[in-house]
Amino acid sequence: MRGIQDSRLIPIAEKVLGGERISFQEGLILYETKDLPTLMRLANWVRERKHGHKTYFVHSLRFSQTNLCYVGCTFCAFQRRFGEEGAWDYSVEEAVEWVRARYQPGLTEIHISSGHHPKRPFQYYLDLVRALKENFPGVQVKAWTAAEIHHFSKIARLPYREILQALKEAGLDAMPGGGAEIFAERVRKQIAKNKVDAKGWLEIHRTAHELGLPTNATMLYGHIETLEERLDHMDRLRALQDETRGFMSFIPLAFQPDGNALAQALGKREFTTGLDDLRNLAVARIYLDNFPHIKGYWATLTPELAQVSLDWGVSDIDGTLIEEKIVHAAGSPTPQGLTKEALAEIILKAGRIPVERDALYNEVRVWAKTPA
Ligand code: V47
Repeated sequence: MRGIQDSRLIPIAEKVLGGERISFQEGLILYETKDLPTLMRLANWVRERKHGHKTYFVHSLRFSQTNLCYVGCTFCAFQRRFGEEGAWDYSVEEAVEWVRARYQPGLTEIHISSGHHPKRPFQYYLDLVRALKENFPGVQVKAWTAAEIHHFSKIARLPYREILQALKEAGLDAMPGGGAEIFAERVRKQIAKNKVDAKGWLEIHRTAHELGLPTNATMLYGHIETLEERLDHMDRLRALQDETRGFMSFIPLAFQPDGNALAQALGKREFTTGLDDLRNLAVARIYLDNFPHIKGYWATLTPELAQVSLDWGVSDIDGTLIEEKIVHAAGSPTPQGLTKEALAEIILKAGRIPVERDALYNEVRVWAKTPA
């Protein structure tokens, strides 16, 4: 590769172009370098080797059966306590009606992530998956983060494997990647001390993969974590993916600083910078060589930066995100949903090929031309 300004990137580029894995120390160099054009070109090279110009998105409804939660993660502006204004807690019937009111033809997935309800029994969640599959046949249910699976395991007093097997039998298609936050203990005890720990999160995903349930993995960044801790997070994911190959995508989530205790404690008002977001995506694309996709999550990046991110390693921009509430509660200034046409346009105008997919990355439609 010509034109490398930072000589420390020369051996890294050789490795990347040769299909070799980079080390932790080399990952740190990628976080530090001022040679951003080379970083971008390397990430894009990996992305194009894996997917060419194809860029994926999904028609997705976001649903949370409750925002009641006893966990108290300090970054979260979504959680509510019993009796608090704005709290909701749907029965199975109410959940089905909520989805029906927002159902659109061509909807592909219902993505569920929610609070840890202290009282609902595990049976409720099985009934909910079954009811959604029965009422909306053909729609895939991608539901509950590892944090919620851990909670189900506690209330039902059953091992992770039995919880996941029962959910799969009820119709669960895949799991979202939330609840990962930052694995490092130092950070976790400050931002998510009552949530499943790193070992539990990884164990749940390992078990899901063994049962044939594909999953994603997120990373919440831009708060109190160090760059080493971001890489450590990716390193643990890379190691698990070597064993199971069950992760579909990695989703860095830029911390949104409104209405949460963490932002208040930090006195923090600003969002992550665009360059930090892009660099982070590029490092992820290069470091996580065994992950099929790096997602540019437009609800935290903004649609504009998500479009730019397609040159920085990103091959998926998630989707229509109808009714996204978690990052919007924390101040995301983006729309609460985009149409498929708008997403295809964003991708086409970046010179890439929009591919509508399902929750499992099966292709639904290639949007070859600019939509009307
Ligand atoms: O784990 C909460 C994050 C996650 C904030 O699998 C915040 O495709 C930023 O699971 N600022 C849940 N992020 C969302 C989730 C998800 C999201 C997108 C794609 C996928 C996928 C899964 O939301 C939580 C947490 O990290 N979150 N509060 C906040 N203030």
